[in-house]
Amino acid sequence: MGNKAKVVFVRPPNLQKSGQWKKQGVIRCPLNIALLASFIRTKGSFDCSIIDFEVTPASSVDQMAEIILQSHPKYVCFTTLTPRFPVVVKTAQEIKRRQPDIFTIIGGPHVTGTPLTSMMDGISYGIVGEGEEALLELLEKIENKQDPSGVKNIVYKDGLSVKVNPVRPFINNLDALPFPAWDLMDIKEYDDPTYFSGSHLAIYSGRGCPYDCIFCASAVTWKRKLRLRSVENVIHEISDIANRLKVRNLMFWDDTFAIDEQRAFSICDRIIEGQFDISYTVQLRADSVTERLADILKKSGCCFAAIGVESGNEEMLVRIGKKETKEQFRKAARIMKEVGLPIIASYIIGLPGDTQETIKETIDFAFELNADQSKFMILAPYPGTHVYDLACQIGLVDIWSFEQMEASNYYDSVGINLSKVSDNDLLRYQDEAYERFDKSKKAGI
Ligand code: B12
Ligand code: SF4
Repeated sequence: MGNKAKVVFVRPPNLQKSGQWKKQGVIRCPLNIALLASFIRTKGSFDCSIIDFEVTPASSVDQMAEIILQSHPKYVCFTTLTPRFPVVVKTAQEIKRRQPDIFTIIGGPHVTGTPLTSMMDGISYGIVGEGEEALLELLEKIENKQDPSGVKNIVYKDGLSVKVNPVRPFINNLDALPFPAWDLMDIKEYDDPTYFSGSHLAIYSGRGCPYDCIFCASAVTWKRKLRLRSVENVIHEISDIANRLKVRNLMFWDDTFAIDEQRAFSICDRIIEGQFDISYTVQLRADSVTERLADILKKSGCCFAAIGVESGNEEMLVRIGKKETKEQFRKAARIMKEVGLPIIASYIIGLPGDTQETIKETIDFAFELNADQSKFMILAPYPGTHVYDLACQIGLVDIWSFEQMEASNYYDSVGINLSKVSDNDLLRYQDEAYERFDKSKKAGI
């Protein structure tokens, strides 16, 4: 690797102590840092590696810092989601304490949603929005000993203040990006026994979603602008994963896979023609589900399609900007069942203004739809979302503590509560919903 500067990409550990995932042993691959590492090493001259603390054991921040420092990095780049932000900051501080000359860089949805508050002690730079080009430019400026303060998308400290630079245009041609650097991690580790047998990888066929649901953080990064890769390029990547890497399980992490119906048909057709023998999952909007779509998804290997239903109360669906009705969810579920395409439906408990009644309606509706898997999340108002603005307006996030961030994991704790029921009741409803489902599945209903 000669004199190339060493860049280490880090995914923080999953600190969840209980809840669905821990119970089921689900570990999913860190697509974003695999993409970033690939871009940085291909387009620049850097020696990249990845440390994923979801699979690399470490029991403390000290130990994480120790492991990161063992690879002698000059740059340590963390991806940040809100519940993991505290552990990222503490690890960055420990790294800086031991080796102050290392550059610690943070990017991802948390920093993008709240750049000003993210530049804590121990953090050298933040990057908001799409990361590839901004990170490369920042690293190259530092390597060339130039002033990086003009680099678009960066967040940096200037004396006592924090500056957030304007963002650059999104990458126009996603086909031009290199495929993820899966060679930098042990892909055997990525297991999800709830969907697949054997390891899996992830892919995206496009970035962004044009909708504007009030709880969703997609628009924070992607600004409701939809960009799609060409079918050819997506199929090329699938072929690479199936034939070269010999991984047969794939998750499409597009926000809404069938947003362009014709293109979704083409991808499925080409998967069938290519005989890749893959099983894959997608995320769909219910209003995109037609007989033809469900049928071709199933025929091309789709083993689960996830649909965000969110609420069983019609007025709430309007209030959260879902732009779908209960009838559309019923119709989608009926079509998918007829075709035999398994459904994962997800619901949010604790939406703004949710009452005991509306939560019960949601759980009852989940029963009515009777998806193959139903997930009940507690609302977490992530930075930059409309529900976050609401939480700010009513004074709930003046200073968002590390404890609140960690609790905003939507599985087993309540961070900031915008509903009309208590934290304990939200958790109780969530438990009851899962118990009711477990019982009915056992009873074969
Ligand atoms: C797939 C997915 C997952 C996967 C994988 C997550 C992962 N990154 O490892 C799974 C199912 C495991 C998951 C889990 C969680 N997720 Co999730 N997930 C998604 C989803 C649907 C797509 C993410 C994705 O891969 N997109 C494609 C890549 C290319 O985009 P990206 O990740 O945003 O990365 C780009 C930029 O953000 C930036 N960037 C990202 N990291 C970095 C780092 C550096 C250094 C730089 C410079 C740039 C940079 O550059 C990247 C390329 O341009 C998004 C929804 C969405 N639309 O974003 C939610 C989303 C990211 N998830 C979210 C959350 C909260 C979680 C959980 C924290 C929930 C929990 N229970 O605790 C967990 C955390 C698990 C973990 N250890 O990371 C939130 C994040 C909001 C927030 N402020 O934190 C989102 C936005 C959904 C939402 N609620 O709106 N998630
Ligand atoms: S919840 Fe789904 S449809 Fe709504 S904005 Fe987010 S990604 Fe788009």
